[in-house]
Amino acid sequence: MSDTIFGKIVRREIPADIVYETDEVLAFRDLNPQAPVHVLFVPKRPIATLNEAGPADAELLGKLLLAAADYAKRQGFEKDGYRTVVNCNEHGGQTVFHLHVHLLAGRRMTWPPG
Ligand code: D5M
Repeated sequence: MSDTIFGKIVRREIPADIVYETDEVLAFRDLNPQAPVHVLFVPKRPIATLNEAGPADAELLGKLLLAAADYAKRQGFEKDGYRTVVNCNEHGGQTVFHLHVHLLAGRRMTWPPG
């Protein structure tokens, strides 16, 4: 698997504004925020896209979502709500090929997304 900028962040080779960490998950602020709070949750063990995830990754994928929800609740967004997004490949708008969950919060989201 080819390395990405997120792998370098996980290995602390390049800086990031890290806001949350567990044994298997790292979360840091998006460089190009689309909401007042925009944090990316990445598995430390890289998976390129959702297409490459399999049954062996089910627990890790669950942990990513639970980490995003835990962080959102700790930040006070439980009641107002928030959005989680996983982009996949070109039509999904994926630009970094290390699977990640976007957490967007702090404003009312619109639907459908662009
Ligand atoms: O989302 C990839 C996201 O990653 C996009 O919102 C910009 C963000 N990004 C890119 N490089 C960095 C670094 N170095 N730190 C923090 N955030 C970064 P995608 O779903 O792949 O389009």
